[in-house]
Amino acid sequence: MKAKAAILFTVGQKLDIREVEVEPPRSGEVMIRMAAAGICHSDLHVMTGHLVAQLPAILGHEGSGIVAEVGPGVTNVKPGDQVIRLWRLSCGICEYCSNGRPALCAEGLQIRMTGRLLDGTTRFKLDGMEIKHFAGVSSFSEYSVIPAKAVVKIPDDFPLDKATLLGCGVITGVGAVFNAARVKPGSSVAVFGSGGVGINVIQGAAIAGAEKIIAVDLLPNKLQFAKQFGATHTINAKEMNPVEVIRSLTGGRGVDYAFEVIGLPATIRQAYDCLCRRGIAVVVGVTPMTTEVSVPIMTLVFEERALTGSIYGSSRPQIDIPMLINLYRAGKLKLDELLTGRYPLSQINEAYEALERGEGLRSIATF
Ligand code: CND
Ligand code: ZN
Repeated sequence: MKAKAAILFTVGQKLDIREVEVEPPRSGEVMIRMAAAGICHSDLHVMTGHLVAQLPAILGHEGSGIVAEVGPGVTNVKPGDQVIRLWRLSCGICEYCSNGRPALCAEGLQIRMTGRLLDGTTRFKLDGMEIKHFAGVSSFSEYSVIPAKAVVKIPDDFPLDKATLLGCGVITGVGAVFNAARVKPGSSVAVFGSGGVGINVIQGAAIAGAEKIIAVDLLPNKLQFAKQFGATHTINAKEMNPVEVIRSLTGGRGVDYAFEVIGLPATIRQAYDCLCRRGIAVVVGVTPMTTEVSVPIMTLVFEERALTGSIYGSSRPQIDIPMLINLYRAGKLKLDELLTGRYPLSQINEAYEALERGEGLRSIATF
């Protein structure tokens, strides 16, 4: 099967739209005809070399589509089913899967680090050359093959363009609030970075019943969006010191929860510095893998502050995605307002240029 796909050949280059050969799914795999793929900053991190991936690869890790074909032994989905693709495969039986932390499963890490599916091969070829699967998803392809365990079936009548956003931005942001921090009603929250993922931390905190939600960004348009998604206060970090303003907004106390959704050591430290005693800072943003951050022991020990991370919303996607769909249908989770741009696959580089300029909230590539 031939498919148009966006390939990253070398760090620092643009994505190249090429026609690749997609092999049929093998045992335990499914082939998806993609409907839409999300434009997330993590793919941009790969293009700039900030995040390491095996290349050449078809990028994209947020996506939805329709099952086109299933390989031997697949029972959880059938051709014609609408699905969301997960960028962290999980085995379902290891210690971490059993503990409700499937994103920490070693199987997913194996696919992420090798760019190959579980049998050690890829399903994409370009003129005989092996093309890697980014995050096991490679959603920037008209067709792609993925382990059947890494899809979640969604209702037949759910719009696929909006469903796409659930696959990374929404589950990562809302999940960090619900699962990693477990934000309590009436609490105070600061969110550093109000982009596609951060805005979902903000709406997650609003759904969780936080009393104060303080959004920090450098761009006025993002702070405007933050208010629309439930922020009670906004801070432009270009104009003022966010830590000082957050302290004064909380009567000197600091916030119960702070989320870093940018990926910079300086803002991770700011998130930690604006906590109250026993406060929790959750890092969602991705920095280069060798980055280190330091915090004072004085507050870590004597104030019992915590600094932790959250990958993939610390979620259990087979439970959390249906829950997010229900929240959307109940009018509590904003997806229509989140989807601010659509680009055909041929204009995917323009979509990333718009992300770099800070336009809109979340865009999708359409097929
Ligand atoms: P996006 O570019 O949409 O948002 C980043 C936001 O941060 C923008 O609004 C910027 O204006 C803002 N910003 C940049 N610098 C500063 C600063 N110094 N102070 C305040 N605000 C600033 O990116 P995104 O929302 O798609 O992704 C955000 C991060 O989350 C990024 O690092 C991405 O790789 C990461 C991520 C993590 C996970 C996970 O599982 N942990 C999953 N997906 C994405
Ligand atoms: Zn992402």
